[in-house]
Amino acid sequence: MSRTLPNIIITGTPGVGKTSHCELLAERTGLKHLSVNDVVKAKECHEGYDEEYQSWIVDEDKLLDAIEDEVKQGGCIIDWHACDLFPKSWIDLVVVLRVKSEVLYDRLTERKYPELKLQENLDSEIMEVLLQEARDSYDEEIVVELQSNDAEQMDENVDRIEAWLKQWKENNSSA
Ligand code: DAT
Repeated sequence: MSRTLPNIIITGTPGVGKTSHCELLAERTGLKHLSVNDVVKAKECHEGYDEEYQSWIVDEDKLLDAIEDEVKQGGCIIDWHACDLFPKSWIDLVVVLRVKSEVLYDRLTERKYPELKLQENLDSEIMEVLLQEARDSYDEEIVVELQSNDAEQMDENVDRIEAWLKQWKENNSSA
């Protein structure tokens, strides 16, 4: 299977800046921002709502079925706080965003996360859970860890991903 455009996952703990990065990147590159959260809600790829965590309980098989055709065509920026569910063959780059605890604390407090969810997400960021998941699930050459503490870093990250995209296109052009 060959894609004319790559698929990129932007992952990380909630609040690291996935949505902000994806939106900026989509605007600059024309790639499609595929918000898994929106798909889960719109196509009901869930087994109900967890009140304690205030989040959907995702049905991963249903989710994969819902996005498969689109992702296989290429050109998707997948925005999700997990990455181990996507088949390796779908993915060309995995960006794991990272943030300092104090910055994450402020962002999640701002979002009014319940205490348990706030604490678990802070722990997850400190323990590098998403980074480890990405490294366990994909070849190390395609996993990149980037800092997302401020706007300047976000800009640098998007520049870097754009440069990667340009190179990917050159490497994969059939002309
Ligand atoms: P996520 O999609 O990972 O949950 P988000 O993009 O919604 O994160 O960002 C959460 C909040 O933090 C939002 O108010 C934007 C802000 N933010 C995220 N990354 C940032 C960055 N690198 N610089 C400044 N603000 C950022």
